[in-house]
Amino acid sequence: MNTLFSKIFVKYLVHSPGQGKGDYLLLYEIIKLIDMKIGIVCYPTYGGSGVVATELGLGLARKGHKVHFITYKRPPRLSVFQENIFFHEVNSMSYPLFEYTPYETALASKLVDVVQYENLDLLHVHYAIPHAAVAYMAKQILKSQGKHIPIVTTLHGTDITLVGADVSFAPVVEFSINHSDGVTAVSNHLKQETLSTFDIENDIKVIYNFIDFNRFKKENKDHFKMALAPNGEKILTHTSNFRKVKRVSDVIKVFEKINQSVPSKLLLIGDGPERPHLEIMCRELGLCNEIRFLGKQDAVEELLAIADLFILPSGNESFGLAALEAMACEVPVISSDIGGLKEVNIDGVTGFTCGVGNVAEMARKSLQLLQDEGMLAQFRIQALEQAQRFDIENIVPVYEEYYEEVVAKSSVKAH
Ligand code: GMT
Repeated sequence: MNTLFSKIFVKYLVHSPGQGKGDYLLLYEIIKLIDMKIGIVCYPTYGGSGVVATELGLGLARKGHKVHFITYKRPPRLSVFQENIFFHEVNSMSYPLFEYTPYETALASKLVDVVQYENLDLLHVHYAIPHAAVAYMAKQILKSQGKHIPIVTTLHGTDITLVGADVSFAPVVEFSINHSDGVTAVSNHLKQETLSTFDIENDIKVIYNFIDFNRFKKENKDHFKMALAPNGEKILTHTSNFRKVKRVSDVIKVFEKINQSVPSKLLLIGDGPERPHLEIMCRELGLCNEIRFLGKQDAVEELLAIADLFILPSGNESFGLAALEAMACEVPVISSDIGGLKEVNIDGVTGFTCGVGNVAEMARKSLQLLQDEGMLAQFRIQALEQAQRFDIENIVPVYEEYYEEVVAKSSVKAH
């Protein structure tokens, strides 16, 4: 929105007779959005929801908004000082009585403090559990102090599917989705899954995850290629948090089959609970020289730059940000056909999608690509073209517009 124009417009409306209170408030709130103060709550981990929240905050800050991250640790992608970015660490006090430190209470208290002191316009919480419920509690406390704070909740996946649907969380998840001022989901599939799992009265807006092409682009990293595949072997990659849902053992099974026909190396990026079993599996298969466990990596794009294929055989995936990152680096994807993956990885265009657990099919499709240079080159171009649809430059404005709408609507309602 043009700042000067909007200011003049609002001034005109304030003095113009016959304007309803609601209209005035609505526009008044819109004008405030010109330089919004946004609180972002997320998990500060390498997981997809934390990455999306951090990149969104950075994108908003570049556009002039003041962004306050509120969580228990500085997110990895916020390691250096950046203008318009603030970080508030949540410290939950421990006490011998507590078997579990009450993080939710500490987070709610911190939210109240930051919203009041920094005069935030909006709280955007990523991953429903426990963030949406905690934000609701903070909102009620702030209301009792005379401050209205709208809440946007973004659903990321397992907060609805694997974890959220569990009886131990479901009523709280459902309540907090219904009591958020705005709700977004990262894919159409996740929206439908949410509607079929819970009794939802709120609208859910789909805003896809996104990619920053300033960072994720194919660059010449031949020296890495020389080090990791000195004889010109094809390079396959997989990135995840090595949880069961990622089915990393399927990646190894697929690789084993590929490796029988095509000289190749597999780079496993990330870490998590399944890693010890996977290492044993590699040893038993005699593939330790072909498979490299690289652990958590900050510069994933440098490894994707030398990859020929990315494998993501997940048992559940609401979007598959890791696949998008690969595609942005011109790497075709072999994935399962589950959840939102089909909205990202287009079968027969940007890679192939196969049934969960169908390692034979995944290996067959991989070989089809790896053994046909022309086809591989074409798929690389198509993967990049598809990734461009999710350019951060297009998606951040969608969030901004959504914030404006939510703040305006909820403020009119609250007054
Ligand atoms: O993949 C994970 O287990 C991490 C999880 C998270 O919240 O950190 O990822 C979910 O959110 C990502 C960002 O929106 C999505 O790209 C992932 O597909 C989604 N994971 C699952 O649905 C399993």
